[in-house]
Amino acid sequence: MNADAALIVVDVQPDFMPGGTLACHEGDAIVPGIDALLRRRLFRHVVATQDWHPRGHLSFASSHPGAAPFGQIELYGQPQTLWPEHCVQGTPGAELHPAIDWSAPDLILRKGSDPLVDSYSGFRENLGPRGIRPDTGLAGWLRGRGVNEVHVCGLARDVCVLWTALDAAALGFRTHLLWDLSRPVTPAGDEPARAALASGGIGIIDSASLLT
Ligand code: VGL
Ligand code: ZN
Repeated sequence: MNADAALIVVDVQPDFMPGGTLACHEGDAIVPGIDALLRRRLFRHVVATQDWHPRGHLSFASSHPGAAPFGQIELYGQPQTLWPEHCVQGTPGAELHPAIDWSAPDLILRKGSDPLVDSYSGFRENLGPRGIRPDTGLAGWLRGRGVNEVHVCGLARDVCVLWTALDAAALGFRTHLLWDLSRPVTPAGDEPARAALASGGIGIIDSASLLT
């Protein structure tokens, strides 16, 4: 068991699966591997994030009359993609994926519940109306437990996984992305994601390397 490293499982929820409202490409392919990894109990600390939006969230295209899903607007001076309605609090699509045994995570962190602010990273919300990215407390939670290294997996590789990994590295955690246990919303987003990860000093690895 690696006490200095934590596993962060990002947004593995039915709405991000094929057939869900904001499907990731092959999102369901990672479910058995994440379940198997969690059952191995390789990490003392496991964090699961859960996208958790109120109805009418400002990131939903439906909250902007005339706007289409996957369109872009400017919000608080930053580009904001408008998403299909997804992960609405209390709906089946927002649950942690039912085919995974979630008994290992010692922290389940819900994000995106401010109706006016989107939240991709597990560490900090997106820029909001007060001109700051509010802290979720995750970095302090990890540091307080002696964690200095994180492995990030889940969905979506080009959105919440990417932002979580970039923030982790920027906050000083040795950071790895488990490529085989993540999938993108947009496959074309993989190349820019790789480049951003490389410039953030984040290692791209396969989960098999954790098992040796
Ligand atoms: C996500 C878009 C909107 C994600 C969440 O989990 O990657 N993407 N909300
Ligand atoms: Zn969301």
